[in-house]
Amino acid sequence: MCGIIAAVAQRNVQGILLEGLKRLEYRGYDSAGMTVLHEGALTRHRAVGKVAALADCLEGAPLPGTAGIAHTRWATHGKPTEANAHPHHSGDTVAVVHNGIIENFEALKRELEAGGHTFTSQTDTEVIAHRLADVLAGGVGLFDAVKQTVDTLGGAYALGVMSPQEPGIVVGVRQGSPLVVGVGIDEAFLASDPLALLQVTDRFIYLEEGDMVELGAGGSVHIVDRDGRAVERPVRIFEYADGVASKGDYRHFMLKEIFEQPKVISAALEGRLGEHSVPAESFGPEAPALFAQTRQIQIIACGTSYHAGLVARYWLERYAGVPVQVEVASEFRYRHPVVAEGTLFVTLSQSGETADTLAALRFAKGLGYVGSLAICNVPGSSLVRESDIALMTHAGPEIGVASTKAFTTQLVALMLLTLSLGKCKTTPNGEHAEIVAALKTLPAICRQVLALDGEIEALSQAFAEKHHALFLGRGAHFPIALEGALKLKEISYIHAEGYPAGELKHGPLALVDSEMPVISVAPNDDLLEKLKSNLQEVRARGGQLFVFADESVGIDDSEDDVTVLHLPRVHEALAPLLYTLPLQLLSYHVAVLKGTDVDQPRNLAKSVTVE
Ligand code: HGA
Repeated sequence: MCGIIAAVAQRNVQGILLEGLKRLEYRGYDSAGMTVLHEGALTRHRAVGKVAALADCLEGAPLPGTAGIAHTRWATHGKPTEANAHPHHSGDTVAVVHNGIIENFEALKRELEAGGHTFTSQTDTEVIAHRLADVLAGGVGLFDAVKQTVDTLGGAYALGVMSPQEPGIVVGVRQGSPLVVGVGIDEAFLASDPLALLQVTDRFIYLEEGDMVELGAGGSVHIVDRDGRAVERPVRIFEYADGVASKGDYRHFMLKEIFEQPKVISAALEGRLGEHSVPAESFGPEAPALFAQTRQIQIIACGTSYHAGLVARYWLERYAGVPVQVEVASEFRYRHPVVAEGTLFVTLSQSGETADTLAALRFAKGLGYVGSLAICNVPGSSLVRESDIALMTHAGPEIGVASTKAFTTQLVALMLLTLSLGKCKTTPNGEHAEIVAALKTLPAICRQVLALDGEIEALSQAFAEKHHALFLGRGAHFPIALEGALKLKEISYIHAEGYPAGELKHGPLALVDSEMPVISVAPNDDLLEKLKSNLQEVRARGGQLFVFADESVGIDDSEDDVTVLHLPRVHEALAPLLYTLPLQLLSYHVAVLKGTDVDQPRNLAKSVTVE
């Protein structure tokens, strides 16, 4: 959600800022802009649409300079127009880029208008620029002016600020939205995500909530905490090599990320499996004590991560005997939850910056949970830093907005949690050992499923003209049906619903006719016979069935109304992981056929850092 980048260097920063915006584009892509200080004045370009539109402007009229700020937007306040694009200026005095929402902007705007300011945008952000200009006019330095200004702001923000009154410095502040400092040689940077800066550095400082930073001449970095005390924050080396943000030979990031799954599932398992069990220490040295106290689990997540949490409920209850509740973060954080003794609070987030999930974690503190575990893909993210323990999913950067490998590696992490907790609760039984053995073979089986890509692509033809689709599953595959439906809507804009197959006759069956494709996953589990009856109900109403089924499942596909694609055998416990893959590929190919923007679907953005 909105990407910020800023640079102070001894070389021209336009190219660095532009490349950074391209790498941040997954966060927002309705407009982009850049301000550079050139010969003592703020010079700016803004363009509606993708970063490429801004690049075209810059080609015609470059913005040379050694200090600058830039932004790619995902609008929350005001349409995606050039006037609403960031950076926002107040006259010639100050320029601001912002990720977040200023909740009290209406009151501030009235005050500023009464004081003589004219607003040129509908954004909440513009109040920050004018407020800063007023403080600067009183003779206050830029750093202190930012401090005084943010003290009046309510809501969430990460900001990058510059002013010709103090050329050569950029001030950043973080409150509720992510911001990292990139440490270079004689140069320094700010960005919403380290990925944007891997082109220039692999050394990062992850700012804490309330931190303010000044980047200055010669790469100086000065940080103060929310109480105004100067602080040293550790410099961390980013663990991924550059090049991760490229599509390679793939047409889209999403396809690349789908095909990376065998590799990243191996990475998520690496060093965490014992011979027949999963040691609690895989979750860190504090985990054994925490797990020993855990009697139940509350899982909190949003979107695709929420679906991973729903799968985990089936696993944790069946294989670890632990009661589980799963809830979306945006609901949980405004409830008045009653916390049962010994409840572990588990959050799931790809980025670790998902605003609602992070707020839910903060809200949960003090409610009596026994501890918190974050399952996350980004080391050093807010969620990881603020949780008692964390397990990294090791999926590597995920650029496609529709989550794929982040989901399956979350599932791996949740299965590790299941087996680890199950070990603490019961004597490890034969079933646990079987699942551990099956996990070791999972990457190879995933490769076999991905080899079905051509067949799935052929299948996708049947969906290109459709307006609706139903996804069905039972048990732990009901959340997989939900995830399949979400993927299809996200990237192909086909309206899709996921249902537990047993619910069909309680309503959705009314929608089934020859125009309604019904997609089902049918692994060979104890609910198979029940699922088969549900599928007969669809056929009896003239529905078109597409079934991803275990090779041993006898579903009659001799008639035209049923297409069955067989998947290799996998341990029943791991089937939800495996059956996710064909649904990802199906959505991908349908979207390609429909000609949608697969990696950056309309209205969406990755890393949802606003509420
Ligand atoms: N509220 C600002 C910034 C939006 C944002 O951070 N989105 O993730 C705007 O609408 O421009």
